[in-house]
Amino acid sequence: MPTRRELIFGAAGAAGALALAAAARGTRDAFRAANAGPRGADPLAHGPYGHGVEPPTSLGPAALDAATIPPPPVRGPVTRDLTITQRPVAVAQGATLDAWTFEGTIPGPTLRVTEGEMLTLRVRNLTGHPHNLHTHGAHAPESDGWEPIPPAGERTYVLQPRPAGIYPYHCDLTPGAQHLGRGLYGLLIVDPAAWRPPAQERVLLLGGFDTDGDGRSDAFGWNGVAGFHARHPIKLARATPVRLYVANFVVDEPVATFHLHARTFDVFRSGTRATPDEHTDVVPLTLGERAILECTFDAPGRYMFHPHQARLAERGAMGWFAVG
Ligand SMILES: [Cu+2]
Repeated sequence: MPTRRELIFGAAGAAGALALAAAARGTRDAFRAANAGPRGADPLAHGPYGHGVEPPTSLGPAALDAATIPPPPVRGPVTRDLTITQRPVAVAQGATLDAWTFEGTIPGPTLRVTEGEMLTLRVRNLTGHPHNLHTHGAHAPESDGWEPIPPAGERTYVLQPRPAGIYPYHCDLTPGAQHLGRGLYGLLIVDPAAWRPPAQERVLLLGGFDTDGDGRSDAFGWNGVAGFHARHPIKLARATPVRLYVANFVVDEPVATFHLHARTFDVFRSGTRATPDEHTDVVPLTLGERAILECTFDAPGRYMFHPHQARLAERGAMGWFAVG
């Protein structure tokens, strides 16, 4: 059975496919070597908080701040240039994805606009493969973004996104496991005209990474890197409201939950209503589903978060909030 990379690059010919398959084997072996210590071999071997995948050692504690901390709300129209490129992205220790990216990162930048304002997205495709940028939510159908943008092509989408809420944007071409799985996704925040109250805001987008080219995600992480927030907790201040924008972009798992330890939170499903839908400590999210979660940590300490699906948590998606 051909590997995913052989399928992707089939048009490049058998020699290219063989070379890429060899590269995939090299990545797989490096990933296994990097994560095959006592932790990788037995996630429980290093204590009760097993996480079997380590983040790249090259990434410091602030490496994901640009993805985790959203831009502030803004009045007026918003115009953004988004360039699609193909580049290697380190997603775990020993694992580099041959990624497709918006603006060079997985996930792409968090977009933000206030309800009623115009959002203009100028998208250039610098890869050798067709892509597009489809945005969830209500908007003019001609800017929905389902048409392919050919290699070297560009397209401008003009939207007035509504209603207020949080929405995935992503490449919508098939097979989705590749176009999403290789990194073409991000979050659009549409603030209500009367902005939500100030809070410590953080974005957590869950992704899956196929590190060995077998077509199935084997490492998982928030904001593009497996294991990152287990090593580098997200710092939060106590007694100050926290607002989490959480979404699930794992293409090959039926569901992923967000579970928080030692604290319950209000859930605003899709962020489209002003009143919470429930108050709980675990919220299920299917692919593309999202929620705004609000709580206040009144006591300092370390608060664990992870999907309640053990495979996801133990393979990179466990993390901490450090409340001080
Ligand atoms: Cu694509």
